[in-house]
Amino acid sequence: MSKFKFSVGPWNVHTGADSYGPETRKPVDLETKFAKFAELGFSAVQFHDDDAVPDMNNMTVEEIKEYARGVKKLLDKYGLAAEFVAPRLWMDPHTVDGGFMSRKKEDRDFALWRALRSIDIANELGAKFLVLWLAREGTLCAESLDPAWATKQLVEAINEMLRYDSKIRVAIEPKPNEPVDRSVCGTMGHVMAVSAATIDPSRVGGNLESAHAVLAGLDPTNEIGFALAFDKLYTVHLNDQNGLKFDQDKSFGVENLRSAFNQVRILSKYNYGSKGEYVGLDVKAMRTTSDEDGYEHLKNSLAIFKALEAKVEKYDEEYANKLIAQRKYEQLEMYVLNLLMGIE
Ligand code: 3MF
Ligand code: MG
Repeated sequence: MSKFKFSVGPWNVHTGADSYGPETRKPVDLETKFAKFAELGFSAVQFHDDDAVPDMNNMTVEEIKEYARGVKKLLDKYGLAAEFVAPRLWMDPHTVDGGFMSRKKEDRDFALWRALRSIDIANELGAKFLVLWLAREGTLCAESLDPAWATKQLVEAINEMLRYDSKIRVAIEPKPNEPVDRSVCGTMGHVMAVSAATIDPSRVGGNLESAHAVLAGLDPTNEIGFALAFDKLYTVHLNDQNGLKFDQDKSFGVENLRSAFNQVRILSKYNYGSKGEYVGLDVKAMRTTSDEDGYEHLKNSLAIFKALEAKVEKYDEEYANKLIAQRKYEQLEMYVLNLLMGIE
């Protein structure tokens, strides 16, 4: 039995289409995904605003809320909670060159409208916070955006969200690149600084994705620890990534088991989850995966996380601390590797 509760997004079951080729699996409807998530042992679903309300751009605020109430009923049917809502600000003609940081006021207004509607949807679904993955908030051409101005735009947009709803919290999901070349808010350090600059830092935190940290050349566990130190780790997107290339969203632990172990260990050590936080998975099936195996990556990620939880339980802190006191790091490293290899 895991001491954690797990969450997942509908986008984590997808058709396998990528930039170079079409779909390899059939689309799956939302209710089928919910049923399967519940069956696999997930407790909550993460949403993009338009995962919940697909045609929201053409709907009134009341229509959006009404539609979201229907989705809430569907969640209830499967005993699932809603964890967060994330405005999808990278698909629309208005956000071709960014949303909150677009040079056009009209586009910035659109981005804010989607963020405020995301708050409305979150309230209907019972989700407590928004996630901002700042997909196109950066540059393809280095000289095209002033990073100081852009950062201030982000702070001001978040302030508007905080003003709109006195309870809502905002978690920025930092990523250093892709689809942009250089992003404006690329690491957990950036997120903490942006949080501190808002009108209510106590309601602005982060969502650390393992793969995004690796893409920034950073260690996911240290990024998690950094946010935990400020009590600002609102959620995590656990997955894996083989070095510096396109964002792979591989199953948790399949590339770097030791790093995965350390991520589970720090979450466990600091009682992550005790304030209702979920362990979110942001994993993608390989393009080669068949329809019938379309949930294997989720099953595997859960199984690996839970197996590592058992390893964390076994980890002898006292022995490790003794080795640390003597600076016997060669021995400590071998102790960890033996634990992971099952060598007693
Ligand atoms: C991109 C991501 C995104 C976000 C999601 C929620 C599609 O690298 O990780 O997944 O997590 O949009 O904000
Ligand atoms: Mg993510």
